[in-house]
Amino acid sequence: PHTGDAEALRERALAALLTARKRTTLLTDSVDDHELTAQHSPLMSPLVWDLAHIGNQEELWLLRGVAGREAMRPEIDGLYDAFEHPRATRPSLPLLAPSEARSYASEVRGRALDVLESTPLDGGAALVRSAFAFGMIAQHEQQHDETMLITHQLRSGPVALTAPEPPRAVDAPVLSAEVLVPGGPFTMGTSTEPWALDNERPAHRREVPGFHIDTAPVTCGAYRAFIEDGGYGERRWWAPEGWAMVREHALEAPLFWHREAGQWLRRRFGVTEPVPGDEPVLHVSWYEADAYARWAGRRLPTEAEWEKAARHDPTSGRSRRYPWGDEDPAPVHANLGQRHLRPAPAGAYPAGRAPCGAGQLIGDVWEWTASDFLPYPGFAPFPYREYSEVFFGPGHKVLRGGSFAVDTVACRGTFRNWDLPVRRQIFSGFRTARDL
Ligand code: AVJ
Ligand code: FE
Repeated sequence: PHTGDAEALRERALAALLTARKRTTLLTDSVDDHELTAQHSPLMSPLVWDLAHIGNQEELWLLRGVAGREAMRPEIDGLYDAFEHPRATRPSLPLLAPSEARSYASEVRGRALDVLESTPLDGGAALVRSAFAFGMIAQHEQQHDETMLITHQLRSGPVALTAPEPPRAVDAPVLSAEVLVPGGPFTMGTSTEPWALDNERPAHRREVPGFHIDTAPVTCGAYRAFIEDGGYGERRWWAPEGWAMVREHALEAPLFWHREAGQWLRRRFGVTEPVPGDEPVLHVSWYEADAYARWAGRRLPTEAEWEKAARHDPTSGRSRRYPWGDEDPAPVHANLGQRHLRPAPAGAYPAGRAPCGAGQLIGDVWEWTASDFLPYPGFAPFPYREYSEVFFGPGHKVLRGGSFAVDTVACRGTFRNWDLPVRRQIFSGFRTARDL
């Protein structure tokens, strides 16, 4: 790249690192030390583990991996290796105390900024590679910030986080329930997005038959109709493993919902409130999304259908970076970045709609797709196998689009998330589709 491009890469990396650390600080300074080290749920790490893990990955990938620096504290590497210790056991490890974790993460960051500052501007391919490493570090930190926000949602105790309300849905009543995406090929994935992770690559053509897809994610009100029609009690709507989960845990509603005096309430970041009918449903597993879709006479969209609805521009024949075009996300386009602590009502963000007319594909709620997490043709693991490759297979389902808790740096039309089909503490919702 030219010196000007290189300077822009550096600026962008610096801004992304600062944004991520500001959010990490908010999430870890808004509760006391006792709460930082406590286990709020066996599903999650103590917050202080995420904090030191963020620093440790940055040390491993960037300081040691890219800059060739010597290890700062090699004895702690094992503690913060996500593959070595499952989340439930992390509280019993000899973890760094909150003050140590903070100073370790900030010392690593100080050195990382030195590396960024001293990266030669005429580095060509080496510069692009190290810029990617910085982008990956910022995305990694933001992903753990989302994980920490999930821990905040699971904790009990006084309210620690607040945020303004998201925008209202101006024209929701006039939206049609679904839109048509005509059949034909489109370009899926990317070979050009500079900070795209290995699993988003390479760009390739996919043939997708025509289909209809919901204009907006399925709302709490629509989902309530499924509950009230006895959906959790009827085996015929459920995949066998989903039915087993419903029976074993006596499920009858999304996570964090409960019924009181004939009304559905939910707990959201420490506040109990009526379930809002017009808001996309949140905290449902893949099995619940799949069962709802079957009850509604529909199905989940495949990952390719989701991406075609989100990116395909029938006028130019090319795939956009985002539903609204190639511009980076702005607040008018999508509910991202933890600016709000909830999804916006279905029908919000008219400026963010895709050419097919579907809205809120980016932001608000992660959307379960019908698809297993699999490599694209031509996939190459990068920078190492443990990032994506070890998770490929039928055990993990793909989620698309990002939630209100996802930062713009970790969200693109091509971005792929994955999780187990039983997961419901994540910020997951869905929309449905049907064949022509
Ligand atoms: C892509 C969200 C499934 O949180 O396990 C964080 C991201 N990878 N540290 C996860 C990730 C390594 C990952 N997900
Ligand atoms: Fe991690």
